[in-house]
Amino acid sequence: MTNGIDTHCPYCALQCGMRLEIAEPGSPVPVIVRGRDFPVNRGGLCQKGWTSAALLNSPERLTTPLIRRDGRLEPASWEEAYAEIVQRVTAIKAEHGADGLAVFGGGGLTNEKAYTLGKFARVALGTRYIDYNGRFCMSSAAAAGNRSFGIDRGLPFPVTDLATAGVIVLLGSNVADTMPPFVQHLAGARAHGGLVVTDPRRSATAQLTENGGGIHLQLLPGTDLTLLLGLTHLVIAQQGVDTEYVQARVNGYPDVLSSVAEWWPERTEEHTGVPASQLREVADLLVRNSPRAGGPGVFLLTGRGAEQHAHGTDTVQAAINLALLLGLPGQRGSGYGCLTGQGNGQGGREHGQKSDQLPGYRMIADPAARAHVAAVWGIDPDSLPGPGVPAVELLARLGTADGPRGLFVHGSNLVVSAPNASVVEQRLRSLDLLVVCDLVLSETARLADVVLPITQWAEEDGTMTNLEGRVLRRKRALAPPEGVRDELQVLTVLAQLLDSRGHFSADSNVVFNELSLASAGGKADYGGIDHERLDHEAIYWPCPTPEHPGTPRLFETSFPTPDGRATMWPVKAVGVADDVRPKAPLYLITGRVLPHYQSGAQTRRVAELRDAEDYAYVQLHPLTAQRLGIEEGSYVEVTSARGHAVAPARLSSDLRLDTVFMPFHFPGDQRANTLTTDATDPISGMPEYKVCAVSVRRAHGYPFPMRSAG
Ligand SMILES: Nc1nc2c(c(=O)[nH]1)N[C@H]1C(S)=C(S)[C@@H](COP(=O)(O)OP(=O)(O)OC[C@H]3O[C@@H](n4cnc5c(=O)[nH]c(N)nc54)[C@H](O)[C@@H]3O)O[C@H]1N2
Ligand SMILES: Nc1nc2c(c(=O)[nH]1)N[C@H]1C(S)=C(S)[C@@H](COP(=O)(O)OP(=O)(O)OC[C@H]3O[C@@H](n4cnc5c(=O)[nH]c(N)nc54)[C@H](O)[C@@H]3O)O[C@H]1N2
Ligand code: SF4
Ligand SMILES: [Mo]
Repeated sequence: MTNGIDTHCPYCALQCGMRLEIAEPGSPVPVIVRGRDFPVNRGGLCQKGWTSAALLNSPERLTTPLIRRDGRLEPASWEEAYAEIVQRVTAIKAEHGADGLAVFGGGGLTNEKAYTLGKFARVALGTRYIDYNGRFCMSSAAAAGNRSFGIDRGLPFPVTDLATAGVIVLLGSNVADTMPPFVQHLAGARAHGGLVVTDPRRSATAQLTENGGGIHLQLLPGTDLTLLLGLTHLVIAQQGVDTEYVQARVNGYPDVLSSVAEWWPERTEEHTGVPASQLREVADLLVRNSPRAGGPGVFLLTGRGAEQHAHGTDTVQAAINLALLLGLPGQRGSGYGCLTGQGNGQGGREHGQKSDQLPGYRMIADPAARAHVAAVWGIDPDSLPGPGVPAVELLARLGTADGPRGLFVHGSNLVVSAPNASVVEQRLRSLDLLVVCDLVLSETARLADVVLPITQWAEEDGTMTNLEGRVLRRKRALAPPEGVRDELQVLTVLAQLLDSRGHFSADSNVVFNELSLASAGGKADYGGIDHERLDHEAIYWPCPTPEHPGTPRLFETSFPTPDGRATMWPVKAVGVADDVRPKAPLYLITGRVLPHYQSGAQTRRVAELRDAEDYAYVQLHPLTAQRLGIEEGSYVEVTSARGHAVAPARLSSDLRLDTVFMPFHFPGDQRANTLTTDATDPISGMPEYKVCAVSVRRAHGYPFPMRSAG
């Protein structure tokens, strides 16, 4: 191969275009990664993308199955590993029925794997218990999108549309660290002074608003919903409502109108900490730049900072209400969108990993959906299980008297990333069977009874759907090391050994064609897409027929709802689930740092990324630190009602005085998720990762002076 292979990054939902060239013999990495000109990144990559090849030949990579014997994980053959799983699955099924088993998937899996995993759970295992880590990530935005627009596609427009906007509001998103090449799409709004960022922290993205770029609203954690109600109040007061648009395209306006009456600016300031003058400034920007005023356009975008709350769905709803009132969705150069997170966070939620869904975004409780999918799968619709339960509830049921006794984990490192993680760890330990399929011995894999080593992105074929709803080809550039197997093959062999009904295939092309049939006619319609088309062009779904060009922009003429109109829903401001009190007087907020991805299972194993950031830290304001007797670098203990974590202090005036920040990428004592609450959103099931109440003090028994955290 001389010119290399065009593919996409293994990590986040931006899915930057890459070109992989086979390296010279003796090179430290098997492929050379080059940035490729694809619209989302235009050749740029972040540090994680540039270093993504390092894990392909890392000594930390798993190359043989492991089975727990006498308490220890020991190397085994594939035949032994499969036999162990089949024997134990059969025993659990005999004693507890099919719902004695459960599956936990991931938003990093290709569409083909996500689809096969959902089918494996419902058909081969026969269980209703399947859910995935997208519940931690996308579920609140998905729920609000479905209820207002009748569809859930993170961005209903290409990211390149952002270029012409006068105003872009980023609600709780830190793209400068989480999707660095995305920052180029903010240039136009920054040049207009129109970038607005809500974040309790002066994040790298909040800093982009400085020097005339826009406005940083440094709100109290958990108050985005209130802030949005206050902005809606002001837009209405300033006659900014696009009444023509609302009359023609939107239901529910009168209820929203009355629901925001009480949120005048000074009251909003009292609840959010954002000065009324700033609120007025932002409302003015929104109104002036809106299409109705003949402005260059406005986008409202939400990230996890606004969504990962026990009222995340209502927060996104408030953003959608504001967008609809300004007349943004469906107008060229304006809109509302959610910035999807994981590599296949979008596709991962469309093909049947969600507890209540079948492929194509069909609902599992809907008889017509069951009949359609059962026909594609060659099974009796009555044999399909009903809806399961969302991730947090599923994890809480593991190993309990009437909960699942066996769990398959494909693409998540729950021990580090699940909320209230000590309890999750206990639940995992209480299982009769834990099977983990992974590339590395993650913290979760360490607890497994059987570990199955699989291929990585550059060694596999398939498709991903990026944050724009654009379906892309992931292409195989090199052969996997001996000993590892393709995950589709693993699921196919297991299904066969379990005497499953239906047909499973290890060929990603065959799987995609079946997925396309299963999704046809559904909301996320991939019916007209196949691998060959994707080899030439990435296609936006819905794409119902081979002749259809795909749909870069949704909502241009109508919304996919029964009456073609979007619906606003009035929402109420609600406090955080675990609020500050004398014993826990500070807010802990959590999030990401540039060099690490998620639970860190992959990026903590890449030397360059580990060198960039090898430890968790607790970021706090110098005045807060002074009051608590904490110095730069001193180890601090952060305690919540659930437990404590320890990490070195980093003093920074980027924080509010009442708030501390921890990244969640680290395990053990440094694990932020020991502290987080598992309170969830009543509609989406998303946990409140972003805020809980803590106390902070100097840690005793840790060395001092400390080495720096970097
Ligand atoms: N480097 C890196 N990039 C990633 C990932 C990664 O792990 N590492 N993961 C990918 C995935 S799966 C996702 S979901 C995305 C996430 O992308 P983002 O949503 O950008 O990331 P987070 O850091 O989780 O949260 C964003 C910001 O929310 C702020 N925040 C905390 N509490 C609140 C609050 O109450 N209100 C508001 N407004 N803000 C708050 C935090 O200070 C943080 O700066 O990133 C993707 N890209
Ligand atoms: N406190 C706090 N906690 C959070 C968040 C937060 O903001 N704050 N964010 C949440 C969010 S948005 C997310 S998305 C989650 C993510 O957290 P996790 O669900 O833990 O996601 P990853 O760390 O990406 O875990 C993926 C695992 O699968 C492996 N893997 C990679 N590719 C594949 C594959 O193709 N197949 C299989 N079988 N395995 C693979 C990796 O090696 C890794 O061990 O974390 C959540 N946790
Ligand atoms: S921004 Fe996301 S997709 Fe792009 S290189 Fe970085 S991790 Fe990869
Ligand atoms: Mo995520």
